[in-house]
Amino acid sequence: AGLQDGKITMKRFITAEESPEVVQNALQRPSQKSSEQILGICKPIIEAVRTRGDAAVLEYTHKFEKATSLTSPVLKAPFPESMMKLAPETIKAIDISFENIRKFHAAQQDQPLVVETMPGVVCSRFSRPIERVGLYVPGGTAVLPSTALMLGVPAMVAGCKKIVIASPPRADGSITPEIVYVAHKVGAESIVLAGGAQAVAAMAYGTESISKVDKILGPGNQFVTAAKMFVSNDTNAGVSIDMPAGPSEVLVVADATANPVFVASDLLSQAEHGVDSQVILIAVDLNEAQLQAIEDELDRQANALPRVDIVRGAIAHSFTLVVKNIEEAMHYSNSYAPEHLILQVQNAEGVVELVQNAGSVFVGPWTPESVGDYSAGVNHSLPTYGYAKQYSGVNLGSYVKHITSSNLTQEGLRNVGGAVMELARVEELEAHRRAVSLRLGVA
Ligand code: HSO
Ligand code: ZN
Repeated sequence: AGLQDGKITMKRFITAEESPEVVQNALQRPSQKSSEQILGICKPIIEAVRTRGDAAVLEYTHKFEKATSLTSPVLKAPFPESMMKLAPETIKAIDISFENIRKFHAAQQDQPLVVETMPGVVCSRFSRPIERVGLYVPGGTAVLPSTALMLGVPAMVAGCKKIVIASPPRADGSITPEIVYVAHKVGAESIVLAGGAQAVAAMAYGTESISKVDKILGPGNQFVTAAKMFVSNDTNAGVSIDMPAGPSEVLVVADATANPVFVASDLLSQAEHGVDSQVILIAVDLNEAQLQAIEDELDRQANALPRVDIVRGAIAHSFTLVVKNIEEAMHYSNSYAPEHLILQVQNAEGVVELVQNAGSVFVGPWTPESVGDYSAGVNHSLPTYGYAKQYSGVNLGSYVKHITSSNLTQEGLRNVGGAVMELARVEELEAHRRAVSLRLGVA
C-alpha cells in the first residue's frame, strides 16, 4: 500500500473475507511515540520557563523557530495595523467565517436552571465564563488562522475576560497577519510569540510579560499535548485543558450513490494535513469497478496536489474497508470514533441517527469537511485518536463553568432536614447534623 508501482493507493480489507481480529486490528490508530519519551523532552523546557520566565521562552523561540531577532516573547493589544495587512478577499473570508462561527456558538448559550426539588428547596445552576484562556494556534507545515477563529470566537462569545493566543513566530520574528487580524477581532489581550511546550508552560504559569491563564485550549503536536497534560496535572499551575490531541483523521462512508470525485477529494483534504493523518473509507456494498473508480480518482487528484508528499505519507497508513450494508459501516465507524465523519450515502440524514461516536459529522454530497474546517460555523477543534468516545469538540461550554446554588426557606429546611440529619448521623459527622438541628430547634 501507499506506493504500488508509484500509484497512490490505500490498503483494502473486505470484512466478509477477513477475521474480526484483522478488521479490528486495522481500525487501531497507528501507535504514537511513547508519551514518557516526549514528556522527558518537555519537562526541562517547562521547568525552565516556570523558573526563568521570559528569558527561557525567548531562548527556545530563538532555538526552535530560528527567530533570533525577537527581543520580547509577547505582543500586547492593540496590535498595529501594519501587522494585519491583508487582501480584501481574505478579510471578507475571515469576516464571513467569523460571523458564522459566532452565530453557531452564541446559540449554545444555556439558560440558568431553577428546580424546586421539594417545597421550599430550590436548586439552581448558572454558568460563568472562565476568566482567562490561553489558545494555542499551531505553526508547523501550514499557517492556521482558522484555528485562531475556532478557539477565539467562542472565547469572545462566552465573555472570557482575558484571551491570550500563542503561536510560533516565523523565522523573521513576525506572526502571520491573518492570525493577528483574528486576534484583534476576538479582542485578544496578547499574542505569545512561541510554540511547543514553552508556549504552554508560559501560559500555564505566567512570566514577567506573559499572562497566566486558567485554561489552555487548542490542538498541537505531541510536545504541545504532552505539555498540556503535564501542566494540567500540576496543582501549582492551576490550569485545565480542553482535551488530549492526536493526529487529524477522517472517515468517509460512501455507497454506490457517492461521487468518486467527491469521495477522493474529502479523503485527500484530510490526508494533506500531515504524514501522521489517517483517512479511512468505508465502502458500502461497492463492486470492483466502483472501488476502482474511487482509487483512480484518489491517485489522480493526489498527484496534482502541492502537498503530494505529505499525502503519500498519510495514505501509507490509511485503508478502505468494504462492508455489506450501512449498519455494518456504522458499527465500524462508531468503534473507530472518528474526529470527522463524512456520510456520502443514500438518505445520509437518516444515517445520522446511527452515529454514536464522532467529533463532527458532514452530511450528504454537498458537505465537504473543508466547510466545517473554515466557515460553516461548527468548530474544527475536535477529539481525535478515539477520544470522540468520551470528549466533545471545542464548544461554548469549553469556555464556561457551571455553578450551582441552593436556597431554602424555613419550610424547606423542615422538609429536607430529616434526611440530612439521618445521613450525618450515619457518617458520624455530628457538626453537620447540628447545623440543621440547631436551626430547627430539634434534638
Ligand atoms: N481539519 C483540521 C482543521 C483545519 N483544516 C484547519 C484546515 N485548517 C483538523 O480538524
Ligand atoms: Zn482540515
